[in-house]
Amino acid sequence: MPARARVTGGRGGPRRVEGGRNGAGLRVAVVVSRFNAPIGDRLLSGALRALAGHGVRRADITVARVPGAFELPLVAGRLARLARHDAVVCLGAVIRGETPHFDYVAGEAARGIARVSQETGVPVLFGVLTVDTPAQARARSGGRLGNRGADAALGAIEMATLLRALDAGSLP
Ligand code: INI
Repeated sequence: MPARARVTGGRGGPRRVEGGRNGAGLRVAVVVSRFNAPIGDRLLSGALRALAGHGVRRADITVARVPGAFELPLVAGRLARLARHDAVVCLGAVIRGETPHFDYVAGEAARGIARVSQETGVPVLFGVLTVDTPAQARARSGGRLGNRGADAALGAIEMATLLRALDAGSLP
C-alpha cells in the first residue's frame, strides 16, 4: 500500500489534512551522533523498529553516523539535498553537566536542524535528547518515558506522507 495522508471534513466545515502512519514506499535517512553512544544506539534501535513496524523497507533506510550532535545539521542537510530521501531523522543526546558548552551544542543542533528542514523542504526530525542527567536520557531512549528515536521516526512518516499529499494536490 502506498504511503497515504488523509483528507477529512469539508462540506461547510473545516477541511482537515493529516499525514499517515504507513511508511511503505518512503525512503528515510537517519543521522545519529556517536557522542553518548549507548543512548544514541538505543534511540537508533527505537527508530529502526518504528520504521520497520510502519512499513519502511530496510533497503529504503540509510544510517549515517556523526561525531556529535553539533555535526547533525551538516550531514542532515547534505542527505536532504541529495533528494533521495523523503525525510531525515536526527538522533543524539546532549547531557548537561558533562560540558559547559551544553547550551551551544544543544542550541546549534536544534537551530541547524530546523534551518536545514526549512531550507530544503525535506522534513528533518529532531530526535535529540537535551537533558540534565544520563538517567533522564535512558528514560527517554527506551525506558520509562518511551523512546524519542521511535517518536521522531513516526514523525518522519507523518510529515513525509503529509507533504506528499499536499504536493500531489489532494486538496480541492
Ligand atoms: N555532543 C553530543 O552529541 N552530546 C553532548 O553531550 C556533547 N557534549 O557534552 O559535549 C557533545 N559534544 C560534542 C559536539 O557535539 C561536537 O561533536 C564537538 O564539539 C566537535 O565539533
